Amino acid sequence: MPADPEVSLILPTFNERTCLGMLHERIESALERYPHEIIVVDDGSPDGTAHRVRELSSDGPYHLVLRDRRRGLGSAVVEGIGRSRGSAIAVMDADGSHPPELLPALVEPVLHREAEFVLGSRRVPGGDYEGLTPLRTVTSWVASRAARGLTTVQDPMSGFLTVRREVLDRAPLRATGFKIGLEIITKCRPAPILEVPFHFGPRLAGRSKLTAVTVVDYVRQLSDLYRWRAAADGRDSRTR
Ligand SMILES: Nc1nc2c(ncn2[C@@H]2O[C@H](COP(=O)(O)OP(=O)(O)OP(=O)(O)O)[C@@H](O)[C@H]2O)c(=O)[nH]1
Ligand SMILES: [Mg+2]
Repeated sequence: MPADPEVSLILPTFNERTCLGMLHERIESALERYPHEIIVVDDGSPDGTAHRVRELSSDGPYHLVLRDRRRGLGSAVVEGIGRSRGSAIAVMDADGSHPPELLPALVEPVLHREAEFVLGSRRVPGGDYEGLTPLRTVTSWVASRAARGLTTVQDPMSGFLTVRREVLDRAPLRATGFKIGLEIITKCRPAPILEVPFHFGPRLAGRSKLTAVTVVDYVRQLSDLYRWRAAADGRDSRTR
């Protein structure tokens, strides 16, 4: 049996056939120095994303997790984590907004145990969010402020991250909502957390999957996370 990879890259996809093809070589050259696996969790994309992944697997360590229907970004990431074997688990959007060239900077501190969680951040010096429309920029700012009671990271809305595998054993992830990074930070309390700046560009092709439902889901996810944190703080103070 092949040795476990050091790095598992999870790519959630819904209709990202074109983008995946464009990202393939960039991902491979970013990760070539680490034994790695690439887990694509596709929700039965009508555009043939799964077929593209099967083609790419002749040229890279791809694993396809194919689900029958659209079940949401958070749930896709949690499913990918469940299938992964690496000691560093990286999560990246498959639309090109997240530059694969940043992966070594996200992965190295986790592999060397300098951080338990590394976040690609648009809100620390050197980072930006050119890829967001003005309305999305405001929405993202409001959503980030709303998460202030849960974390001090500057960009809690970012989904570009790497986490050490054992951190995820500290709490079950619920897999609802879009913001898996915020859920991991709130429930599993990784420390230290590093934020690495990156340029958040526009998607390379295809259409955004963000809808009004995503915003409602975020509000629900946020209230669940505040409740979780209050209960955990209560438990901590009783055991002190
Ligand atoms: N498997 C799966 N992947 C999803 C789902 N929804 C979104 N994704 C993927 O999650 C990633 C982020 O989705 P995007 O549509 O880019 O959302 P976003 O980055 O918040 O929005 P934009 O900036 O407008 O692109 C992309 O790789 C999507 O294909 C889903 O329901 N299931
Ligand atoms: Mg995107």
